[in-house]
Amino acid sequence: MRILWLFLTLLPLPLVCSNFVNNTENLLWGAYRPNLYFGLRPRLPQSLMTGLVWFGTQNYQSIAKARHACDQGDGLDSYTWTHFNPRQGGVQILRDSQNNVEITTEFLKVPGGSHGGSWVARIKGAPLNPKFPSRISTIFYLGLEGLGGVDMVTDESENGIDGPVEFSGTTPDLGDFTIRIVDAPDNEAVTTGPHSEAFEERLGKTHLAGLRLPPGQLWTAKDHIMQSIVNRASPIVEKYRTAEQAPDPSFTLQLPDDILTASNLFAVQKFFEGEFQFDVFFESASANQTFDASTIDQGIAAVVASFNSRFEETFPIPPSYPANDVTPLKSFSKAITSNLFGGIGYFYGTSIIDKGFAYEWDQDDEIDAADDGQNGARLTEPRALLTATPSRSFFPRGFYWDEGFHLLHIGAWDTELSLEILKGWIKLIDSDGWVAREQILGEEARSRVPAQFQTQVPTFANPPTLTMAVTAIIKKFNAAHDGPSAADLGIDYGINVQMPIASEPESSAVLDRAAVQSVLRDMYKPLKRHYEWFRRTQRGQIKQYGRRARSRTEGYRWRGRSEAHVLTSGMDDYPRGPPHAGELHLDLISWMGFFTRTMKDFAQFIDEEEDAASFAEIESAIINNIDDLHWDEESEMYCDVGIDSDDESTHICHAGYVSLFPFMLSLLPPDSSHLGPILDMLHDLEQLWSEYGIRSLSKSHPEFGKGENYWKGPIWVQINYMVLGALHNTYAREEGPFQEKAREIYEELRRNLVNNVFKEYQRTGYVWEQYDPLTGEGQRSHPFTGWTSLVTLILAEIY
Ligand code: 6A9
Repeated sequence: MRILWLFLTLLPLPLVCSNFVNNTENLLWGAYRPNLYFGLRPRLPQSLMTGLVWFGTQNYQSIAKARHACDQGDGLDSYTWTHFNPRQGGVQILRDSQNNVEITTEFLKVPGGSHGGSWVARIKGAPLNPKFPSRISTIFYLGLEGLGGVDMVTDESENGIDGPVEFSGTTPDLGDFTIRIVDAPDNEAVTTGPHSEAFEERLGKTHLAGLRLPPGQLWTAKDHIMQSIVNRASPIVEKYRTAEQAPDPSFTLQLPDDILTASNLFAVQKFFEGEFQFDVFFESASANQTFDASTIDQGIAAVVASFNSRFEETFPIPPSYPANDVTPLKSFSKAITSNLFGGIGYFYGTSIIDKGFAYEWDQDDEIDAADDGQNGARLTEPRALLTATPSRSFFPRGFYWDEGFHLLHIGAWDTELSLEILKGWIKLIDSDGWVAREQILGEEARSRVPAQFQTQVPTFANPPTLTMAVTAIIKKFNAAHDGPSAADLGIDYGINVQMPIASEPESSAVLDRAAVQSVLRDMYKPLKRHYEWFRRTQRGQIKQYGRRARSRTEGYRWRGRSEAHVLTSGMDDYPRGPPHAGELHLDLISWMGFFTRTMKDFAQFIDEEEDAASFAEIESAIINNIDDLHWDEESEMYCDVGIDSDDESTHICHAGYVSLFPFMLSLLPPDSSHLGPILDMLHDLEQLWSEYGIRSLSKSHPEFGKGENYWKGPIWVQINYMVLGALHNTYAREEGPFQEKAREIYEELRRNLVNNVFKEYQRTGYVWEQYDPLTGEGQRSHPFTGWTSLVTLILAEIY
């Protein structure tokens, strides 16, 4: 058969590869479907996508539990990339004891040619417990959306195929390519274990389906593939009264070996018992390379070696760290970092926004968006985003304030990748300056979100963390240029191997100031528009407390809160006062102080002197008003401002994360007399202190552990990271009456937090969204390798 040309859409594809400080071409392909256990795609809106499905063939029930999208309900014992470099590839290990199999997925990117390079994937399996059989069927699928076509080159056969399966295809962006799926040379020989006799015949046979999905439906590939297996099996199996009487599932649960005309989805199924291995070679014709098993043998060895040495340079565990043996801690740190990197996804599609929605207490606001009659929930134009994700299983999509933390971590490893991701987020800032908190782009992303959470509202904010990434780059740049350069230090990131893996990203020490400035300058204007949107739309009324405030303007209130939740603050059910147009939120004014300070540093770096001066003024006005409006003498803590039933303003004080904000964001001067009581509360076992980290709400608070108990006590790693950063960079470093205390607390907190997250990882196989404030046990979503992965930065003391 020859290539079929499918013109599913005639829309031109936007150019995605951009001119950057240096090229980003080796970022075209990635494990950019992190919602899947193993899903590859290029960062192109419509193109080639792959996925992996597996199920046990030990019985007929297992097919209902076929594995594909990461799902806590699958009950995998663990799954994590152990090594992953976004420019080169990596290794992932998945443990599935319900099917007694450990699956390893290797992904190797091979640069070359003029279409973003080629890649090789290796999928291998072995019984977790060799004493018992491990019977698995794997399905590797590839599908194409958009312009171009793919077709199977290998001849079809009604009874399955022996030997490799080959496809060839072409798209405007990828050019011509071939895909070959090849068993390990001796898959039968490596297939060990007690086979059933009938099963022997099955070894080495590959079954196929070629299906035709309507445009935009490729993300549902698994459902169609499983349906075609069921369609074939049902008439056979129905003849038997019980599953026990039916033939061995490996004879019946097969793809139909039928390729429809104009197929755009191809599924390749294999049956194994015991160990197995097969490779998928994607060869871009323009690169003119032919791969075989040795390509990935050598390539992955090189990727792992290169990852390990770069990790030592970038995220070392200081020798002073108190641990008898740092080896397991180091593998853990590598795994969480790799999983953050392997969690980077590319998303494309429409989202839902409602320009007219407002809660009662927000209704007096001047409506920010032009009144263009666009009220009610509507679909937007499709948009693209390359972003890290908090949790591959539960929240596999972009979240605004999570991303600032992700970018700190990514940027410490690869400055230019963090800038590339940041650029994408900045592109989403609309003409008013708004960007949606949750990026639910396209139907696949939407399918994971209950309807009532899908709509985003253009007056709702979320903590402004994105500038963290910018200031981290500036800081890194300045440090590199003050100190010796990488070359002076004799660091050579290139490694000498046979395989053409992508070269390491440049260290920031060799980035040119003018080049960095020019990239940042492009981001400055939209970020400033975003900043101004915050100041305009989240402004609070300073009526009554205004008597005591030095600044008449700097007071802030989160829009879009409900009675029970302030989702916009990021700390959903943290206790607050009753909703009121006159309330003022401490965390938001602190975030605005932080945002202003980082914008000031940004303006300075790109020589926008006037702006820098005006940011400096606002910053000090904010710092003054934090004291004037929010410090409560009686309870000796910073508090929200609320309006009571007599219409009087009053402090709403809840000891916990909110009350720490001025300290946590280093807005308090180190000699502030308020620092003492804050540190006391922080270090008090009856309040915020635990052996496992800082609690979100004081143990002595009447609501501690109550209700939803999401932000009413549990320990969150990113907040602990901010506390550690404030201690390390400011209060333990700068002279002041509490410097010694800050130092002690820093050391103790760092140990507590690291030890607990690590201990829980060893105990459960996962890192978690949050940790129990009384026992330290991991809870809620897992794996949660978004900001919980900051433990790597905490170990390396990068704040
Ligand atoms: C609801 C559930 C199948 C909640 O990490 C992302 C965010 C944080 O930004 C936020 O601070 N998480 C924190 O309070 C997770 C939010 C998930 C909302 C999606 C749908 C799906 O149910």
